[in-house]
Amino acid sequence: MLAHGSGCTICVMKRQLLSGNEAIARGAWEAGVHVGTGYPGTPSTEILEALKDYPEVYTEWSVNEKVALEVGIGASLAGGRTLVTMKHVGVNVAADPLFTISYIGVKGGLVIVSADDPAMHSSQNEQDNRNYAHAARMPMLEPADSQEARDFTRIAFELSEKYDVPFLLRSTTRISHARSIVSVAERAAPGRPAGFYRNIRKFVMIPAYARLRHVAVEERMEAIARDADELSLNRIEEGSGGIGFVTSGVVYQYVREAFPDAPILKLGMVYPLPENLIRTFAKSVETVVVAEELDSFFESRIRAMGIPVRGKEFYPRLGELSPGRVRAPLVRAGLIPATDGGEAPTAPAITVPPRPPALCPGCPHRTVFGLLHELGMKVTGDIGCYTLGALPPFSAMDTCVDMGASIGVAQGIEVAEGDAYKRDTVAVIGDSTFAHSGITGLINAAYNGRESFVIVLDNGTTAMTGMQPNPFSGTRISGEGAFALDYGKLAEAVGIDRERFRTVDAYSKEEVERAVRELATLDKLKLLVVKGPCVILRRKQKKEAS
Ligand SMILES: Cc1ncc(C[n+]2csc(CCOP(=O)(O)OP(=O)(O)O)c2C)c(N)n1
Repeated sequence: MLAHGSGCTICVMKRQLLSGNEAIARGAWEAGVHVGTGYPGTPSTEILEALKDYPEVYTEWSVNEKVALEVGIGASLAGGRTLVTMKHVGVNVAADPLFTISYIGVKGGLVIVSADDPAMHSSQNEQDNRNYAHAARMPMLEPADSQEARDFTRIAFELSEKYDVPFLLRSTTRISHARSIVSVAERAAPGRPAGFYRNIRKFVMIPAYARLRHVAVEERMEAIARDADELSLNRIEEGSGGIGFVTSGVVYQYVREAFPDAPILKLGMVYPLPENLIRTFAKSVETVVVAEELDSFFESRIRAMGIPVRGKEFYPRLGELSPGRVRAPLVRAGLIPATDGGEAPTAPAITVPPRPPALCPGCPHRTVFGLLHELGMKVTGDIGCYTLGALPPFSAMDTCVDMGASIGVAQGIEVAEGDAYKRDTVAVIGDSTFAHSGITGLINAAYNGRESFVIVLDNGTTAMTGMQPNPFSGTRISGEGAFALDYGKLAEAVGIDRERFRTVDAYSKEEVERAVRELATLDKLKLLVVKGPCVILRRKQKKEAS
């Protein structure tokens, strides 16, 4: 583990090669961040993993994104500068506190990172979280490389305190994971957080006070929108040619590469938009083209300002853009001569044989899925490495919706099938996912008298996102030992009797088979924990020990 700080050889270097995620951590540390919380999820995970190695910062993997934000809110209200990190779907989980902290505001700067995943490299959907900025009335910054990731994070803390509002920082997979050179600085002397002081009318959102705060929220957003025209994060890059591009984030890099001489309005603050700056830019070019991935976020808003603009007629709402994908549609539409600016950059002509993902050889999840395949059970699944149980050769998962959904979906099947229900449905969920949002589903099953059969696949880690510890692992992000949640006591607490709660060894096919066959025939709620360490984790631990 790196021990950053004074004396650290990396920290004294003024220029470092950093991924976007590492640069966000660096920017937060330089800004004097006191607290960093989050829940792992690609492409956001490495932010907190990098931040934990800096001194003078408390970091934690929280049990889920909602709790991560709530811990962050408490830290901010006690005066601490706070960073909260999650992937785009994590913001859905955290949406409840997100919308109300917008009303409450901050004490210490609060920056919430939403790492979006256009093209779904590692996600179950491809939602565009710029929409959250509008919906929650929260400003959002979007960096276009690692330097900006560091700079914007620092600025976001300052602006958060200036405007009394949490700032959203959006990255996408290419920004989070690409590395580039970053000029860095020392940590600001943040001092100790001032501590929590009562302010009931501002912090307690009962309707009477929330109505007042909503007025303040709208006034604040108007003020930020006015100031956005002057904000250096939004800039016009002058150029030649009739087409001017409005863009942000990684797409800015694509546009710049495809059209080296074009005028560009590069938006660093993607919400609220700088209306006067956009008008000035639109007047300076013949045609405004918005280049943005996923939703028509800028385009719709700019059109609503009464400014003629083009964009989605050329660019898809799905997946990622690239320099070639930014340029080719404009050539096809005749807006750009094919010869202008040279050939469009194309992807290298390499054909890679398709390699469908599969559970690792020796993975402890294999036994259960082999068995469920044999038994032909209906399997409501969840999200983790084990989702690969849906693919051949197992083909043993029938639903996968969101983290924690397996247990609720199984209950829905049971109630809809009614008298015809044959106890042939099983909910399969990993340990981290069970702690994240499966336990509430289990309580629901107990409370509503369901016969659900729940299998927890406990491989001792959060494998899918790179081996982060979780509340069942017995360690924390720092590596120190921690309280480990006890399945047996949990089962007892929700009224599952001894016959209906079992723990078996994932690597013993006989044990697993006996338990699954026996439990599947029983009435009432059943919980089976299949325990076996992740093979990759075991290998890693062996390596570290030798
Ligand atoms: C709301 C949300 N947060 C985070 C993620 C990223 N993610 C996918 S699966 C997973 C947890 C996997 O751990 P576990 O359930 O223990 O299964 P394993 O991969 O170890 O088999 C995470 C954090 C997500 N998909 N959705």
